[in-house]
Amino acid sequence: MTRVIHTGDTHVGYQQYNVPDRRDDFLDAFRQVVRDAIADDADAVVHAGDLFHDRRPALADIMGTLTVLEELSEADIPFLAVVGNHEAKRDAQWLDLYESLGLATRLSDEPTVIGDTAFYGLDFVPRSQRDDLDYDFAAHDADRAALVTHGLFQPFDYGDWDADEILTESSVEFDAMLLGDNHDPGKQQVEDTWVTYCGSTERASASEREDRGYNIVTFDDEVRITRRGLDTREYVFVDVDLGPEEGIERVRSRVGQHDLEDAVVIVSISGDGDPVTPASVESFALDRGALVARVTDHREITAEERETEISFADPDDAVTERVRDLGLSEAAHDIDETIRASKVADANVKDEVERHVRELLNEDSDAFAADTAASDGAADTASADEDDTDDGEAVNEADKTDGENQASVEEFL
Ligand SMILES: [Mn+2]
Repeated sequence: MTRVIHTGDTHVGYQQYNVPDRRDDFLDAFRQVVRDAIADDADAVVHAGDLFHDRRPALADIMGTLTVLEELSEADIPFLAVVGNHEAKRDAQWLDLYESLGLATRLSDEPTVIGDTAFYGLDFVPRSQRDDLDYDFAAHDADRAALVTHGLFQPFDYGDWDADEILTESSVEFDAMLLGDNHDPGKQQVEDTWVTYCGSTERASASEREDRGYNIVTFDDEVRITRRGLDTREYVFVDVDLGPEEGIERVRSRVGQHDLEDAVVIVSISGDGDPVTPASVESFALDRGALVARVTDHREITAEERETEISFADPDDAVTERVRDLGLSEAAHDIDETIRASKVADANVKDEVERHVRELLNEDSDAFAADTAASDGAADTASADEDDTDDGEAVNEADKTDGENQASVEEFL
């Protein structure tokens, strides 16, 4: 029997709402998972991708994660992982750094056997490159086998990658597919194989309303999947449907019914009634101890505007989604991160961008190739994760001259 914790989408380094406490929350949730694994004496922690929120985590995030992995290692519990879409880099992966320190195993098409179960890994693959995959895995002689991978899979209805196709074409017979990418947990069976998402460990978006947790997967005569919850940041969701002549007082009274201390408060207003200034609701919540408050007034949006609806609860998500639709090159994504993410002080952004562009043009002549894969669009479920690192390699033109690259840089800037 082999019993593992299946987690993923930990998004360490995500400074959600630009609040440093939220950044800490994501690391804390990952630490909780690891400590549960130690307390339970699990046979391994299996991570299905998106350990980090983006491909350029800050040193503090890298160190924090290192400390957590060291705890696990000291307890002699292996950490098996694949690379997700958020953190994927062009060359070496952060996971390789931890592997080189003996703190992680990057799962691959070769089996990693824990107890009597063989674990294999398949990193996130952009949609445009999936046709080239042959799902050729090396043989094993364990009793059971599991594939750990990252993406949005059918038979879940948001899927754009067919689990059945992988299971049919694979050279190894899998008893389970342990998945990351979709932040909502779920499990389904494809023929005799369990296909399961563990869900994110902290809410990476206000659409993730359900409590967070992870899977415990036992490989025995059969495969059993159970869930355990995590003690994460308190979220208070208040949906107010205003009647005629109702307004701010009604909203305040509804919000005031909750304990808001240190909570992220997400208020959603619909119906009729008077105009409500989001800032007045937000300051009401902050005065009562909320860590963050965000208000979305659905009444302000006309049918025409609805097509490009921006959720005020998650402006970062809205921008991320729009940026993805632009089909930028990976270099442009990097620059966008430098400009929008808060890791670089405003005063240094210009210098940092200039330095970065220079470096890219010197070292990587196709860095600015546009990403046409992005125009495929991603699954449109609210909780589906953005595949915003679909990279431009599929459309690289190797013979692009520096002059042409320069032109596209100017266009972008
Ligand atoms: Mn994710």
